[in-house]
Amino acid sequence: MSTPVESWVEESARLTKPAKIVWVDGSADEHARLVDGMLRDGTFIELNPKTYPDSYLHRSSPTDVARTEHLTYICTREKSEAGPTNNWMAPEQAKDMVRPLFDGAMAGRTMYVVPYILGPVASPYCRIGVEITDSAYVVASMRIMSRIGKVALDRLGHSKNFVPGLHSLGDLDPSRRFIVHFPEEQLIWSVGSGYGGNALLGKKCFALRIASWIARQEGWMAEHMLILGLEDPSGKITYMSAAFPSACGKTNLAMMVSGLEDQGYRVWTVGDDIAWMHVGSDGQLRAINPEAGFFGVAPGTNSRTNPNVMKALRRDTILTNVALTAEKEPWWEGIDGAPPTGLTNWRGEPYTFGKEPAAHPNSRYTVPASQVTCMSKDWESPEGVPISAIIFGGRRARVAPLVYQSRNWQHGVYVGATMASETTAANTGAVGVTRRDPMAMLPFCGYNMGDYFGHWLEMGRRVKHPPAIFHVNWFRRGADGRYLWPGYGENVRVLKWMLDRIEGRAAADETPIGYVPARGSLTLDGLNLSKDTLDELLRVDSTDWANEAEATGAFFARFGDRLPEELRQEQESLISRTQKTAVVPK
Ligand code: OXD
Ligand code: MN
Repeated sequence: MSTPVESWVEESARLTKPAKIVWVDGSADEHARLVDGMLRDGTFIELNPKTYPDSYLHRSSPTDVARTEHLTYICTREKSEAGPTNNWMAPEQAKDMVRPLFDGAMAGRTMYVVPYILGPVASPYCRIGVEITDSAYVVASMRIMSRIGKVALDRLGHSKNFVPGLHSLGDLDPSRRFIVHFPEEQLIWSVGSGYGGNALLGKKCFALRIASWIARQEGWMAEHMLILGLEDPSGKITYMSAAFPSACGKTNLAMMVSGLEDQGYRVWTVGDDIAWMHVGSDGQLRAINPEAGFFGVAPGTNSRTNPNVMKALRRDTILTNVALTAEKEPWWEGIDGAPPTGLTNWRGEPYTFGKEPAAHPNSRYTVPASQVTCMSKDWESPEGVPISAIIFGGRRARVAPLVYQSRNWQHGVYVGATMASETTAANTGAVGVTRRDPMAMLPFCGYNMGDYFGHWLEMGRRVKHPPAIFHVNWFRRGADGRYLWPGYGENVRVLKWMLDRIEGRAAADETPIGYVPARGSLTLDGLNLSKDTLDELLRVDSTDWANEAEATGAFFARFGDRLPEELRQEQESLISRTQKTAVVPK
């Protein structure tokens, strides 16, 4: 008698017709064999074994370099369940359309069956997925990003309690690329892409889209959030989670070397991209990181912006679409040191410095968490870490101040629901356009976002002491276009202000959008920030926010009667507050 997972593998093999089926066990020998094969067929290029041992460069197809949201679907029986922000197809229609693309797709190829666990193995909150893929690169990446192989299969046994994900590279033609999710049957199909969030099905597809659906039903939260611990001078660690749209510095923030280390403030990493948060037996909101590695954006990463990851990626790392030096070392825009000569660009062509970047703007490193020295001692804690603050943020050249605190949970949900950011290269499409991205979940929410807002409100009622909710913007620019805030390690000063707020030490001024730091409450010593710059960083302009309210009103209108009444009230409250006065807190 076949187990449920065996039956699904047999059924998938009948459809995709692979030459061979390999059940991935996750062992070191198996990994070595896979790497050998990839070096032989050109999927991997070995990096300098002296300076980057056991590390490899992978070049994806030039038309397959980012997530493709326009080809990503949520397939529920009712269109209204997917909501106005997701692409939708009826499940049968999606299957009829995509099944032919899988038919014979693995002919002559190996089918890998990758059982994996999301979350710490000992956690009651972990989940099992099984990805079938014909990409050895996906297997090697899943090995870093989750706990794969025997550990997952042993845990699954004869159970049917796993999320199946069928993936094939297909012919990599974008016109035959689809990433389709069936939340009602907890199934993922992905064809035509070998890249990141389209192909590593444990990440965005399961840990966010399918998990957010499950989480609503079961009363927990699957969020696009980093998790960090801020240690204070007494050694006490306060955990915070933060949602920012893709490529807004989540990884750098999560792994930050604190600018206030000499005052006893340090940052510890729990996760950089996804948080699963449950109400613990103590009534607190507790977060686990479902992942086991980091799939971070390389450009801009250097020993100032993220020294911890720069150290970690010196071995056992996969680099994707970065440039290569003559010494076979990875290179990207913004890495340390002078630009070298003899560079090969991400497409594998000789490179001369010019208009085009040498590394793709969405090039990535994939590195195991176990190699990162700033991981929190509790990062694999089975019950998760208790969350005291939730931070929302975006990339806004104007409008949003450096930091503000919401008045309460309900107002905080409004702050998250109205988040906006200028787009980056993590998705295919225009860069630098302001888009609404509630809770940074726009591309990742597996159901109607109106209901998702309702679920957030409901969670606030279920948690004994709901975390304080803040909003940050590291990216505000002055009239001359320059960033006003130094960012990176200095962001700890803003985290410290949050901690001081939570513990009742920091003063704040009330504005129409919430509380901003009162003068003197931010620790700014050593920064050399002029009073004018600070004024501009914290300025809340009523006209800007009245315009903002208009834009969010139009966004909210898309949800019709699925928008919770509480958010309508918050919207009205912002409008009436902005009509009163322009506020420059002093
Ligand atoms: C990611 C993303 O890759 O959000 O994490 O796009
Ligand atoms: Mn992300």
